[in-house]
Amino acid sequence: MNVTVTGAGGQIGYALLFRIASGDLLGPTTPVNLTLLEIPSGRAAAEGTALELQDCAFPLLRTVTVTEDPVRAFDGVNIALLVGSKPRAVGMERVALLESNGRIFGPAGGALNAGAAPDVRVLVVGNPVNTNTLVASAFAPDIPADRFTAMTRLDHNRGVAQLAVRLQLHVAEIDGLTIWGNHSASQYPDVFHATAGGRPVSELVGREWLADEFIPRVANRGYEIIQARGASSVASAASAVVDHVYDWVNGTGERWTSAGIVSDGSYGVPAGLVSSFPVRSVDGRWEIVPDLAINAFSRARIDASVAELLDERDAIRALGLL
Ligand code: NAX
Repeated sequence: MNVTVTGAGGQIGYALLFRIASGDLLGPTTPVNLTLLEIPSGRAAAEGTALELQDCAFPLLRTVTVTEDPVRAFDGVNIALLVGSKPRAVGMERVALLESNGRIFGPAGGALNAGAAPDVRVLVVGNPVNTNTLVASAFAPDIPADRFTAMTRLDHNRGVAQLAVRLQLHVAEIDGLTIWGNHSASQYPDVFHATAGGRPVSELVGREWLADEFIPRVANRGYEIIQARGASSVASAASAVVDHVYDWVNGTGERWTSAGIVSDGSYGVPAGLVSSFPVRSVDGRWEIVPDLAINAFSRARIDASVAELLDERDAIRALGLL
């Protein structure tokens, strides 16, 4: 399998590449060719990481290539992990952030369109992740839109972990949590269909705890990590990448998870927007979990996050990047 990681010289790249090469991403019997895409300022770090990958003598790692050329990086790619992006500088306006990233993810989509393998799967990690995914997909008209996904698995995993702590259960006993909307503070972690040890979570926790503690804790966990660590989430983000791709390739069974995918209009999310949904992976494709009843508490929060996604899309359109 040909796996390309963009922003490979960055923090998440460093946490992620060794897990791919060791077999965590695609299983213990799948050999991997790794391509590391960087820009000039990150190239030396990526080259150094390539040396360390060599020193691990991973039995599954066939080749490591470092390049600054997106067309070369995505030629024949099966799994494209788009991690590199332009970070938000202090005082930078949101429109400027959307613009600089639109100028990265448009060409990335074009390069994927030009040479990716027919079965390519794309996971975008770099923020603002939902809108970056929308832009990349728009520039790859020959690749089915359902191959483009945005990572909200870290938010999902954070929510599962918080429920497990609160209810004093193992994470494996929690199912049916959903992250809806944007990977931002407006995201909505929804427990109304979740079960813990087979019992409905909504019977085990009060709405006050949900509104005042659980939802803001999950939505602002990234900030909490920065405050504690002095740096953003890295290993947990890499772990969520592994979970997302592993489930996409191998299936989820009856359990469900969350992923940012191109909306088909389900649950009142306008078709074409990239929003997080409750999803199962079936036969190598993400399917939205159908027919969930959405109560008023959830509806208001989903709508608020979707409104933010519409704003981002409109801003990108106004800039001529979509
Ligand atoms: P770093 O700044 O450590 O690394 C980013 C790397 O991307 C740098 O080495 C840079 O040179 C490279 N890069 C920039 N533009 C590029 C381009 N056009 N092509 C290729 N490489 C390029 O950031 P890191 O901590 O690794 O985070 C990467 C991205 O993940 C950020 O946008 C971050 O906000 C986002 N995150 C997304 C998460 C999610 O759940 N979706 C969670 C973690 C993380 O915050």
